[in-house]
Amino acid sequence: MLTRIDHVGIACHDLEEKIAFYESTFGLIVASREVNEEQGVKEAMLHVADGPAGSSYVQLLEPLHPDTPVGKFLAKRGEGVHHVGYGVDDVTAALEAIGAKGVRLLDERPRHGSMGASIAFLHPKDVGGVLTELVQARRLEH
Ligand code: MC0
Repeated sequence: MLTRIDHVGIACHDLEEKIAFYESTFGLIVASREVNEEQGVKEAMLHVADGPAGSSYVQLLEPLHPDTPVGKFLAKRGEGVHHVGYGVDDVTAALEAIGAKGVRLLDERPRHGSMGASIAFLHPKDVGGVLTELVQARRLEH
């Protein structure tokens, strides 16, 4: 069901500062930057590698307001890994299969994610303390 690690989401206070750190320390390149009002974040995807099932990224996340998922996370735990995003071929089918196993779905239906993806989150308390995101990448036109 899971096809790859799509991205690791990292919460930070200052997006520009962290982008500069990942660029200068690891030589990563920014693939996209977006503001996602619905999710309450300003974020950047830095490309890590390409594999047979698609690409993987580091996602840097700065909250738009303190009262957002990432804002609350930063206040409680400080900067660090916020979630892991796994690639799936069909996020609706994956949600149905995972929900049937008793894992709480934070999204009953997919929402808009970075780079045109369809995404959905699973409750961290049901996944061993890890906020888990399912990512169906946007289909590229050929
Ligand atoms: C909260 N908890 C976490 C956590 N956030 N555990 C692991 N990883 C996280 N990121 C834990 C808290 O420590 C707490 O445990 C319990 O969950 C309840 O947390 P809370 O602080 O009271 O906050 P809630 O319940 O209001 O919300 C937590 C929840 C929420 C995970 C349900 O943040 C959520 O719905 N997240 C999904 C959406 C999201 O994160 N969006 C931002 C990224 P204790 O033991 O202290 O009770 S958007 C994104 O990434 C998009 C743009 C993309 O990838 O394309």
